[in-house]
Amino acid sequence: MSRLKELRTPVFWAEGHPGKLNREGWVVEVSGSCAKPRTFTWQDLIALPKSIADARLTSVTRFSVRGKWGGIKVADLLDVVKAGPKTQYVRFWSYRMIYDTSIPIEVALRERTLLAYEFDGEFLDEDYGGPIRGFCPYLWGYKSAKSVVKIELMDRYVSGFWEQRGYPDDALITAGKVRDMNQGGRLRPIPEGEVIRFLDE
Ligand SMILES: Nc1nc2c(c(=O)[nH]1)N[C@H]1C(S)=C(S)[C@@H](COP(=O)(O)O)O[C@H]1N2
Ligand SMILES: [Mo]
Repeated sequence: MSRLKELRTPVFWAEGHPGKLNREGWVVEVSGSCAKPRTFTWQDLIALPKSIADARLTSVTRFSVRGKWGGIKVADLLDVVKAGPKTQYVRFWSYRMIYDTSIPIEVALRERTLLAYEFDGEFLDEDYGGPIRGFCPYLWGYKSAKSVVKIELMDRYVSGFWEQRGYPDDALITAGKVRDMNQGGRLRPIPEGEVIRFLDE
């Protein structure tokens, strides 16, 4: 059983669970406003420098899970494709191209924003957005698109799947209580912004 499942992390697939996905055959297209648009194979992706973010995925539905997310910094990926000065937003598309979400370039370039393929040293499975997903601990979880097939560098903002259904476009984490999955779902108060510490610590 995966660590995320052991922690009973909720599995969200608003567009329907994708079923079994082929990790070795996975490709991610990176296109839009960049000098070197390109399609990365799974082998290309895991050959890029690996970064680990010890960080939390925190959902507006009020759960938060911490672990060592491993993958490629979005900043590193944007270097490879030579993202242009016109890039204002980074748009992530999930498998089947029904779910998408966009984050501002400043957030995309921060050090813990990843294209993640691992959690606590294990490859992500389909439930949790494997083979590879967006991971952005700075914003609500709906900005962390699962099973990413395409990344588009945008010169303007386009509202995504949940944003069009009423979730805020900026997805700033607000103070309140969340269920800490690392502590059996215990309700704990969080300050606003990235969940680094709990107020009761
Ligand atoms: N493709 C896709 N990505 C998605 C979602 C989804 O429904 N479909 N849900 C989002 C939301 S609201 C959250 S909180 C996280 C949840 O990640 P998890 O299902 O791995 O716990 O994924 C985000 N990415
Ligand atoms: Mo969420």
